[in-house]
Amino acid sequence: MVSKPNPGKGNTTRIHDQQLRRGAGGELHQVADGGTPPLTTAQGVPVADDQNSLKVGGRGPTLMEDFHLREKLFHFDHERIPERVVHARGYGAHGFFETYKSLSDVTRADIFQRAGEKTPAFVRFSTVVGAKGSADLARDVRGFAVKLYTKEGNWDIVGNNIPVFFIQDAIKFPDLVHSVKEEPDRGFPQATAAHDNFWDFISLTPESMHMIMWAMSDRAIPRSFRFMEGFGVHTFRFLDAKDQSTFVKFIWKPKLGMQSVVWNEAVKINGADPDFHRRDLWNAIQSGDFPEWELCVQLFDQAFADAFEFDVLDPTKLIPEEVLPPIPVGRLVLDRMPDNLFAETEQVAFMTQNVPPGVDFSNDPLLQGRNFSYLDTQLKRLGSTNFTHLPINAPKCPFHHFQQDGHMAMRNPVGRANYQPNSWGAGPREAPTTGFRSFAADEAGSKVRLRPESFADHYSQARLFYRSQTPTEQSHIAMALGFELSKVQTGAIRERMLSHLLRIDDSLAAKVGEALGVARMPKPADAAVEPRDDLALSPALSILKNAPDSFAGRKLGILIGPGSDAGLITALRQASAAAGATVEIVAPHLGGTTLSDGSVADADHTVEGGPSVLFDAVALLLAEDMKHPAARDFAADAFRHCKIIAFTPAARTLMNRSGAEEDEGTIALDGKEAADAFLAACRKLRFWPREQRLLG
Ligand code: HDE
Repeated sequence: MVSKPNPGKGNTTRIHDQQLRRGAGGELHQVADGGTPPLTTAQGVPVADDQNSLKVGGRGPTLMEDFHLREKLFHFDHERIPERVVHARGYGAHGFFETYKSLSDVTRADIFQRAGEKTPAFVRFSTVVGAKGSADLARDVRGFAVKLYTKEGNWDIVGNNIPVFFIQDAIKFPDLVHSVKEEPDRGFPQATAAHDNFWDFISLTPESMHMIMWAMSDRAIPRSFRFMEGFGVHTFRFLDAKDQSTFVKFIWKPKLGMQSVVWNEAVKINGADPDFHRRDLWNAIQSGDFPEWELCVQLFDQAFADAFEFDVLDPTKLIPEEVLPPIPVGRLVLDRMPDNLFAETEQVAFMTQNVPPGVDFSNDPLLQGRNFSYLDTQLKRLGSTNFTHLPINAPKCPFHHFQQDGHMAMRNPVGRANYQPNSWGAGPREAPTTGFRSFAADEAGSKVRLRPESFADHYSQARLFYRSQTPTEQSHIAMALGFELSKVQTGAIRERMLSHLLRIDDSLAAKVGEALGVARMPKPADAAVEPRDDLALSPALSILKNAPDSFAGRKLGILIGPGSDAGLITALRQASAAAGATVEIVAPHLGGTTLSDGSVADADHTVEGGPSVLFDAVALLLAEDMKHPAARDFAADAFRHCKIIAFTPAARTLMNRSGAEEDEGTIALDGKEAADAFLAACRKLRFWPREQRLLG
């Protein structure tokens, strides 16, 4: 009901009608007399009218006196907090960590003392560069931050899905981030490294070359958070009961195996479903298909560190798994979505300095700098030193300290004693035997600003990474570099990058040079130290060499139309369920596609709204040709992206029109057995030989 002006009397009818009490669907809105709790102000005062502000007459000015209006707008005006300066776009979930066996021989951390011990966990995945509202499939590093609420305080492993980093010293972080974010004069591009500033900085920063190989690889366009590894990156220390130190690196390995999308697919996913990764995690957890990772540790002593060919304090280097096999020590299961994204995912504060007794830092200069930055940034973002009072950040173990007051303090010491030692016998005391103790490392030397010689080799591991990939993955790296550098307008920057690539691999440099149309290759970049001879290949670095041979956790898209074979749909559904995969139906209309047996099928997507980039494999289950151009794109993209495609005889016309030729990755569907054979073929995830053929 709309209020009508009543000029004669100078007042109007107040809107407070039944429609607002009971919605169109019959649902009850919060009204005091409806059995639901009354709406109140933040001060708890019941509100009688939440639809109309207090005015002088219906058409007159609004009164300052309206404390409800003022409070509502005031609160709304202040809803946004600063987004994270990096990793702004993120998505989190709750779960638990379960310890496999006691690690008491290397660490006294309580979390590792008892097999079967379960520790509550919260994980936030993120992209690094884009703003909070940017799209999920940007080519970017993914954050993999884990908060473990141990019985001895919170332990945050604030990692990435890539085991190395761009820079060797925290002092360069602001420059790195400035260079990759939008250029400050024009305010673009958003959520991409494909611009002059980033490649200018990178080409002037040879230590970034190893990371660049990773960032240009398919690791930077993961299919899902569930299909990526996580790394603590730095070398940390474990300390045992006698404070003896063992170096440790942390790796999370996904149970479902690794998988990525291809670049052309990523570009299209960003349009079709910018929330692709969030939706995937949400759907998996809500349907009870809980994602799981194994925590693995690489353990080594000082003698190993001294003998290893690179400095274990250098965050641009990794220790190949073939050299030091990771040991599984527990599993992480994500089984619950937050109740509220802001309260939990947005307000969670990860900090590298959050370590429990038994875990300690190394001198990695990046880690040392991070230990300052993460605490500092929470004050800016969350606005108070009391951010640890927020439920998502508060420890779940008992905690007692004398920190007090400050904005929004929700816990303060009670009683007279707010310091220690005190004579009142009150309050907590230090725990010298069980409390956190730092490793008593011998440190001596002059105060200098210096990069150690042992950090100087910037190319050998970049080359190791590239050479350890399959030819398919190598060509993806070359194409990614070709794409990114094609967006760089300054020729000198492109050339400088080529000079680095020549140090990494000649054939890679040649491919990128060709993509850029470079007539004459530059000289290889000067290297601070000669790169090592070829290092032993590390198959663990490749996604495809470690493919899971499973379709579990993946999604099949079935394109149907009028008369589609109902039995075959059922067979595909059953075979998918048996494989641990899910199915979504794509049809011309959401409701009402009549199938072969006269039944009417509902769809999850229309052809226009459900492009094949949303699926891991597709079945073209048509009984007659489908002329819609989106159907052609559906088949053409599935083919171009090397997906496994099943098709009925009637879908051949669509295949032909889409340029999808039959090959070992296409499977004719002519019965229930064919459905099973198709799902078996899907375990390969993609038919990669097609890509090389298409590229010529
Ligand atoms: Fe971060 N990083 N970082 N970083 N980082 C932040 O902290 C920083 C680095 C990582 O989901 C910020 O709370 C410095 C490496 C993740 O909330 C900030 C340096 C790795 C997240 C910050 C690095 C990371 C962050 C921004 C170089 C992988 C998201 C908001 C010395 C091992 C955590 C915040 C979340 C977030 C600083 C480098 C991972 C500003 C100074 C290396 C996963 O404090």
